[in-house]
Amino acid sequence: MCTVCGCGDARLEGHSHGEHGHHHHHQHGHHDHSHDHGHHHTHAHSHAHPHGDIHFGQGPAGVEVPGMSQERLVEIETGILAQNDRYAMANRARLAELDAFAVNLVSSPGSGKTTLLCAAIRALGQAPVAVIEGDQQTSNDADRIRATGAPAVQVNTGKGCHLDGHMVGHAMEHLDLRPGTTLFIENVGNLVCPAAFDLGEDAKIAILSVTEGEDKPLKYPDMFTAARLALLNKVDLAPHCDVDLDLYEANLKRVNPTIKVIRVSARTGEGLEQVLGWLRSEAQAKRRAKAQVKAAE
Ligand SMILES: Nc1nc2c(ncn2[C@@H]2O[C@H](COP(=O)(O)OP(=O)(O)OP(=O)(O)O)[C@@H](O)[C@H]2O)c(=O)[nH]1
Ligand SMILES: [Mg+2]
Repeated sequence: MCTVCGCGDARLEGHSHGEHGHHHHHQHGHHDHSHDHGHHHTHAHSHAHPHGDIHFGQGPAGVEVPGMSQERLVEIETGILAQNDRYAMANRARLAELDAFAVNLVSSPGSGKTTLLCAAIRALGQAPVAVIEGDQQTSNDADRIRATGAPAVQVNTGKGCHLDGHMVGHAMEHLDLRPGTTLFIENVGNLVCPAAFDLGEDAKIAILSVTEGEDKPLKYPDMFTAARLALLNKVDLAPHCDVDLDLYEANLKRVNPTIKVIRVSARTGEGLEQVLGWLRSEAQAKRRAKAQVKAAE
């Protein structure tokens, strides 16, 4: 949990208490920071850590906040996520009415989300699209999207580090969403918090650029577990960067065996047609599923 914005952790959803044994009732506020981590009494830090490594987040809340019990953290985060889910559900219903298909682009800052979006929008031609841009500050990205001719709304999150269902619902009201629209939601560049927040999208797409390091899926597993598609971007730079593209893919599959991976370059357009094909077939599958439900009624 971020103490700044109070964001939650998706793992808390449906969490059953009792998985973590004695770690449960540890209250970090009662923790004596002067102790030696190598000693023997039992508390949340007492599990095996070779080299003195410290693992926070092993209690039921998945995080530790000084002065707050795990129980209180679970209560706060569950409340925040339940509220978010209500907004996300309303967004999803609105999108379904419109036969729209929405993707939530998540990644670290600078992986190429906006550049990819601009390229995708240009390639989509006359197909109806709309964009919601999430950034802490500035309207730079929405301006870049609007320069392609596509409608875009910028959401500035201020101190917040992710978009939430409420923000996206508001932004949707400011967009003239045509039937059959593909709605692209570019989340705030952050590999941790956006993973936990449902926006009502049909799928999360994680973007990972080849300069970031092959180990990123292992270090930030929540994001890559939550995504259905991973775009390995900036492959045009791969020859200059001493990177192993197969290892990127293997690590993505290690944290999420069902994730689809497409190698792309927003610069050269490599892989873009495959991405558009994925979007088309997913949108079609959604429409087909809706028609089946209707026919069964
Ligand atoms: N060589 C190369 N550069 C790229 C590619 N895609 C994006 N870039 C560059 O990477 C930088 C960041 O791109 P953005 O599209 O702004 O990245 P972003 O993920 O939207 O960044 P934030 O919104 O700030 O998180 C820019 O200088 C882009 O020109 C690519 O495929 N190849
Ligand atoms: Mg951007």
